[in-house]
Amino acid sequence: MRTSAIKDLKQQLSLYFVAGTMNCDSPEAFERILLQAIQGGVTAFQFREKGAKSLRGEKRLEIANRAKQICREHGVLFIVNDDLELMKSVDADGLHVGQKDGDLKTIREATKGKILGVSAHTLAEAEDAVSKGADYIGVGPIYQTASKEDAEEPVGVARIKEFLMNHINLPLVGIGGITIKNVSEVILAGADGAAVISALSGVDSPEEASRKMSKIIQSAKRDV
Ligand code: 3NM
Repeated sequence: MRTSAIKDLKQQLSLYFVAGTMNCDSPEAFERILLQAIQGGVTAFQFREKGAKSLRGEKRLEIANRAKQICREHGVLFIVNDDLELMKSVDADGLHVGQKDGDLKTIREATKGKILGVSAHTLAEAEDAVSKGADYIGVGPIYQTASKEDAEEPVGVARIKEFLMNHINLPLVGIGGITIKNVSEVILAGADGAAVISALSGVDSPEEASRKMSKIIQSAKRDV
């Protein structure tokens, strides 16, 4: 990626909402929450329809298309989690994969021209993602999270600093247990953005939460 594209992506990943219908009471609630979160200031969205209660088949495709539509209408990046076929079917902006989601080289080839995000918990994983052509890295879990069953042990913001000290120059997004209370710490440690599930999907007003979080992120970015 060109330097200017990396800079743009760093800004576009500032407040990265991650969710699927399982994180909401219903598919209708999912759409409402996504729209409200976007109105509050979300800059990127990851469709993560995963786990026992996730939608499959036609319904999955339908809701992914609607989510993409909402994102497109508001200029929000639309990324699909770990489902290459779905990413292609809805013509998403990119794909996000974890360490167990397949061979990164093959995935990179299959996502040419799209944004590829990779979750990394250790420096070795981050270096591997860089060498295989990832466009951004998700670092986590920063704090304890209840939203991912197989989450690793929290790595803290020290992991973000470690990546930066070791010249990982790709956009870095912290994930895992990030809330309005601790998000500034994540940005001040050097992350370009914060990715959240429950901080926006599990609150009374996703719009208000998103507005507050977005303000904190932008202000912390000015202080880095
Ligand atoms: N990935 P919440 S932690 C989807 O460490 C996900 O890679 C993680 O949810 C990782 O904001 C996580 O509710 C869950 O803690 C994030």
